[in-house]
Amino acid sequence: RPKLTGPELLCQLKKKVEVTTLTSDLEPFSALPWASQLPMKQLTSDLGPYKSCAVVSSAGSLRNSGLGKEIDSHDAVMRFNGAPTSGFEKDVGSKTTVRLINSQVMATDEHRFLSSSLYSSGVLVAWDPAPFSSDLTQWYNRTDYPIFTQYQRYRRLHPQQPFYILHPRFEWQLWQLIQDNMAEPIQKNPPSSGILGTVLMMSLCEVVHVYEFLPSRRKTELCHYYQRFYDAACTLGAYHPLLYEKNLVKRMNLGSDREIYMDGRVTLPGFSAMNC
Ligand code: NCC
Repeated sequence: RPKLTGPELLCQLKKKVEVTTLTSDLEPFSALPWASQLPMKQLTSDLGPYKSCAVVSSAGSLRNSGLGKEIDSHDAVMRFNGAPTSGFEKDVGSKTTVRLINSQVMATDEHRFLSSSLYSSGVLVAWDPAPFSSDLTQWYNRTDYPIFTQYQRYRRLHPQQPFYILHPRFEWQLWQLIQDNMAEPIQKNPPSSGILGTVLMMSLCEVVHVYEFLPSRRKTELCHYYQRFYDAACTLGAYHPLLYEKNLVKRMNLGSDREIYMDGRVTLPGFSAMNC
C-alpha cells in the first residue's frame, strides 16, 4: 500500500470519517422514555461554522507556554475532560466553546461531573469506548462507563446547556483510517479524546490550530498541565493508539516543524476549506 501524502490523507479523512452524534429520533434510543433529552439535530448542524479554532490538548508541555492569549484569539476553543482554565490562563487561555469528555470523567466521583462548575459552560460532547462494530443496542446495554444514566442526570440539572453524545461509528471510522495508514496493526481501542476532538473541530472550522498534541521543545513527562503527575504514557499512549494518531497529524500538518518545536502548534484545514 502506498504511503499517502498529507493532502491525500486530509481528503481521505474528509471522505471516510463523519462526525455523527446521537439524536432523539435515532433507534434504538427513540423508543426510550428519555430520548427527548437527546438533541434533535446533529452537532455539526447546530454549531459553527467558525473561521479559526483552537484545540487545547491537556499536555504538561503547555506549562509555561504563554500561549493563552493566542488560544483565546480563536473564534472557538475546544478543551478536554477535567482540564481547567482557572489559574492557568496565561498558558491555556480562558475561553471554552466546546468540552469533549470521556465517559470515565462523567462517572467517576473524583471528577464531580454533576456538581463541578467546570463543565457547565460551553457545549458538552461526551463519548464512551464502544466495542468495535457493536450495534447500538449492544453498546447501550454494556457501555464502558454509565454514560447514559449520567447524561440523563446532567440534562435534568442543566436542561439549557447543549450536550451531545458521539456516535460510536465516528470513533471506529477514525480508528480504521488510522489503521489503514499504518504499516503495523494497532491496538483495537478507540482513538484518544484529543484526535476525536480535532476531527470534530475540522468539521466546524475553516482552520484548526492544535496545541501541544505534537509536543514542543517543552516536552515533559508531566502528564497534564494542571496536575503534579508524571507518566510518559500520557504523551506516548498506552490504551489509545496515541503515537499513531500523532504520526497522522504530523503528516497532515500545514504548518512548519519550527512552529511545532517552538509553540507545539499544528495547523490543519477544516473540511469546508479543502478541495478534494
Ligand atoms: O489525559 P486526557 O485524555 O484527559 O487528555 C486529553 C487529550 O490530550 C492529549 N494529551 C494529553 C496529555 C499528554 N501528555 N499528551 C497528550 O497528547 C491526548 O490526545 C488526550 O486525549 C482521553 O483521551 O479521554 C484521556 O483521558 C484520561 C482520563 O480519563 C481523563 O483525563 C480524566 O481523568 C485518560 N487517562 C486515564 O484513563 C488514566 C487518558 O488515557 C486519555
